[in-house]
Amino acid sequence: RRNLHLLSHDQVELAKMLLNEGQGHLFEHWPEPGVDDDKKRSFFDQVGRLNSSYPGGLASYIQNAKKLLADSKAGQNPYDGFTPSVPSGEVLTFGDENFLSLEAAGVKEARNAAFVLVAGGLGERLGYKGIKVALPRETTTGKCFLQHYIESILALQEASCKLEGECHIKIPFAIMTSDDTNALTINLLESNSYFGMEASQVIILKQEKVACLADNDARLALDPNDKYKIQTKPHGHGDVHSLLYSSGLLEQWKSTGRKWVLFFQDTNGLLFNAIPSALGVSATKGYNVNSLAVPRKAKEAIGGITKLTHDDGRTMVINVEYNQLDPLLRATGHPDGDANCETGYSPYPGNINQLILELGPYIEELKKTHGAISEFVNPKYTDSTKTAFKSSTRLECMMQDYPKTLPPTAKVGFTVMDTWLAYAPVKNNPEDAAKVPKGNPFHSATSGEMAIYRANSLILRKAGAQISDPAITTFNGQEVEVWPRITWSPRWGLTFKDVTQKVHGNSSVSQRSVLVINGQNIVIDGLSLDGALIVNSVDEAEVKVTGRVENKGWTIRPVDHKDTSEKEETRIRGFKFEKVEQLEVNYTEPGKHCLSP
Ligand code: GDU
Repeated sequence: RRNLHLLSHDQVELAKMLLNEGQGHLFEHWPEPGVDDDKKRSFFDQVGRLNSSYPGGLASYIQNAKKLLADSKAGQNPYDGFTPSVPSGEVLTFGDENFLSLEAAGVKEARNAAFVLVAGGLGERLGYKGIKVALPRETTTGKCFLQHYIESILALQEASCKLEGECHIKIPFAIMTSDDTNALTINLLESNSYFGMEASQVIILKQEKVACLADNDARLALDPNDKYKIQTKPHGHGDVHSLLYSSGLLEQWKSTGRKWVLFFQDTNGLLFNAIPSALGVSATKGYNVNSLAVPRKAKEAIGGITKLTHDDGRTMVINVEYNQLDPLLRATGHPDGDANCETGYSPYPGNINQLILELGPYIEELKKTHGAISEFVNPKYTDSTKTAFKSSTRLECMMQDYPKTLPPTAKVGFTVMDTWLAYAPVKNNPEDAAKVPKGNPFHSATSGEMAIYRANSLILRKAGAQISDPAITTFNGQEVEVWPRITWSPRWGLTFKDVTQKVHGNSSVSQRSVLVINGQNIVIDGLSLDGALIVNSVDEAEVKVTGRVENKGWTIRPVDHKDTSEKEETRIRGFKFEKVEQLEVNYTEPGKHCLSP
């Protein structure tokens, strides 16, 4: 009270609010005016930020926390009253006629899309020091995830615009960062000229952390190192909805004719294989919400898409997070819990957190909720009395919980694709990956890279090329399939149809080969490759690659993840390439060319 005169009018209101909410401990230790006055003001600057970045303000945050903490203490199950069942959705088969026509519909719609990448997480499980989007998607070309995402969006933009004849639409790309990732993300973009995207197309939205909670009364925790600061932690990827809403971006997108918002995560190098067809599903089915899913192995660390029917008749199709699916099933008459069925997979499709929302209904919903997403709390109690926490906790939220507030009339669907085609995240460090139960995916840097080569090899096989079977090798304690290291730029093979139009004749690639296709108009026609071949070309060049290419190629050398003489990016994948011999050709002149060694 003696310090009140130091504060602005708004700050005095915040102080009153805190006292009303039982937060007097935050300043009861404050000394007389004249001591630490600047720190006291900066304390309230932080309170102001925490207040304005949370829908409904800090008072709502504290009230929500009190309720959720009481529920958690009482052992209340958030799914009480709900019975789970297996939902039905679109199941796509790569390369069939339906898939091709959905891809075509998706490319057409892409000009009405906006993309949102949630990249505020540090990736603690991976244990990598930098930001995850800067990691190489694969080390044959070394292109990082962010570059691949941007090139894929630009390829979609170009292909979609071409269908219109002349069109100058720029697909917006928003990236949600946090204090942990913001500066590094901006630096990565700026130092690479936005990987070819116009700087104005990229929008950075930084999420704020939320206040930590010290006890069951939701008393906010002070930073252990600074008594004039509230301790904060990340609130989760669900923040993306309130940020998109409060920034005004959604209204801006609507006014420029956007129709779809596509959300995705930081490290899925296969994702854009699935985007055109999934967007095609949204457009043809008229889905307000479309979640991308893959077959899920029981206990795999991805949520299960589940139909929930309440005792009162309400139903919803929603992600049940991986740590909650097992208890929910056990509590509702499934004694085996989260188990595989006769197919060898969980009957609940795995949510890969790629969401496609129809913008119009999305904005209408956010006008009501302001982007607030159903939250949860996960305190680690000191003992079974649940009276104290081991360390402070906070409320969290997930972007895939958006449909929870939707009315039953909303069209909520999902699209299941093959894992090999659509999902290969990089989340686990080598030690944890090596401990994954046999048959479950590693989700490591090793498996993430190998999955790219596998997918590209299978796509080329489906397009008629002969691609040798993989070798089985162990890196960082993980047994993986090593397919030929085939990669291409997104503009070369955006859709399966594009690939089929560019692969002809009786082409073949041996297991030990490396093939990099970097250019739009490169046709593989009767190539027989046993070694390493890199083809670069400018757009104006039309290149036919044919004949036998044979050289010593690149060898793969295992790297121990504990070998600190190697770069961290290399150590986490457990191998590196030695470029012994290769054929690299660069077509820089317009016109027809033929590579026929
Ligand atoms: N993220 C943020 N802010 C945060 C926390 C995370 O932007 O505060 C971002 C991450 O950078 C990442 C994405 O959110 O891009 C997802 O984070 P994680 O990879 O840590 O997510 P989880 O593995 O915990 O799980 C999520 C979903 C699961 C499943 C899985 C699939 O919650 O249901 O879909 O991704 O990869």
